[in-house]
Amino acid sequence: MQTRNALTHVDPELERLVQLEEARQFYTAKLIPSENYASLAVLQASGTVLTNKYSEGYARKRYYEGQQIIDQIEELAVSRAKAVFGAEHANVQPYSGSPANLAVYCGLISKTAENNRILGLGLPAGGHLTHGWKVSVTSRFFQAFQYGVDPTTHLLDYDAILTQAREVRPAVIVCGATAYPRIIDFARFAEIAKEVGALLVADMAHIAGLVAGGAHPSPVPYADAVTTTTHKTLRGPRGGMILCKSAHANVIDKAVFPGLQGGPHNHTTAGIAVALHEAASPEFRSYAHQIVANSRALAEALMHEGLELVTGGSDNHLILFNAAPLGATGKQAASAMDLAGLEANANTIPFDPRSPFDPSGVRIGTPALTSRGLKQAEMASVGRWIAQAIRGREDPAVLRRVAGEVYDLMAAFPAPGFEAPFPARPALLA
Ligand code: DSN
Repeated sequence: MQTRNALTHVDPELERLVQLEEARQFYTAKLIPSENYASLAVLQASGTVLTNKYSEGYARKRYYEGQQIIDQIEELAVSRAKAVFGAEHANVQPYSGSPANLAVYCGLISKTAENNRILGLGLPAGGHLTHGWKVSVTSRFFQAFQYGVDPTTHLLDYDAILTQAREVRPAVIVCGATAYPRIIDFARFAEIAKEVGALLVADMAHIAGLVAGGAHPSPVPYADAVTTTTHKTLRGPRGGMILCKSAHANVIDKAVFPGLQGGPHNHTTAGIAVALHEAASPEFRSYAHQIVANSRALAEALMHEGLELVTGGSDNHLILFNAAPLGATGKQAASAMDLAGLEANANTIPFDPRSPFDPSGVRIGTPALTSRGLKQAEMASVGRWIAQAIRGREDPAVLRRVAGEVYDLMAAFPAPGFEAPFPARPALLA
């Protein structure tokens, strides 16, 4: 479809902004661990006339006519999700990860239940807002309690979580994280949940691609329900999914629709189906393992530069470092990196003395760079540039020089989703 051509004619102003963002994405080293590059096939499936159709309900049980093809698309996405993750049931309609989490809590915790307590990982320790953090509606609709990480090792302390779970007696325990650089022991979480009579929800949004590719243990055999976004390590469109045991399928489906959402985004469902097809390939398995190998190599490079890594390393896709040893706050460090073409986000570190808006840490990851084909050798350069950008944050010449080197490397590893002719190289800092 000539979508770009149409945009040029209809809305050149918007077209120009898209082109600028394309150039930015193409030449920047995308280090935000929750971002990635979707393939051209995923982008094409997501940009189709499927956006024109309303489909409230589920396949074969819709409220609108004309679902002959949409039903097949949703069924394809559902069957691929079940196959890739070995799940008993899949719902591919959540608009993203936050609605997926809310739907799961609503589905698993009956509105008449006396026990509506959820126990999740606190935001400063690496949990997500929707794991019951105080500013999230998940802590208004449910009585939310939070566990943390060990004060010394910054690792999950499963004995401490068990002790807290015995005190709280939650209806639901939530495991999973947005800023935890180590393997999560889902089997252990299942034991804890069983011991206190709770249901287990695993949010695998960050690691779904690693799970699909066998580079991180799967929560699916252990959790009553597993939620995920589809656009992080899984490399699909922006969307969400819920995988669950058959016993919970009905309440969870009803919580998604009609409980929380209206019509599913069918163009996104199509993109998810394509991403799951790609995730089932042998190449994706190699990709998932390379993400971890790259993360370990980048962690080594950063430690070599004197940076202090939370937990002292990484065994997934993500690294969290304290910028203080380089004399910077997290925000100063991330801003300097951004000027040098290294895109990251400032992030709290466990027991952070600073505010969440300008915390001590920076969160980076390797999923997107690995999608471009970078390997361990390039990670050594990236680690060096990160340190140089933070150290040289007051010196435009340093930032300009690093950005130039980053752009050169990115030009040599074209991003998926981009076709030649590639975007023109953006200007460096003045
Ligand atoms: N915003 C996501 C992240 O960056 O981790 C979580 O939803």
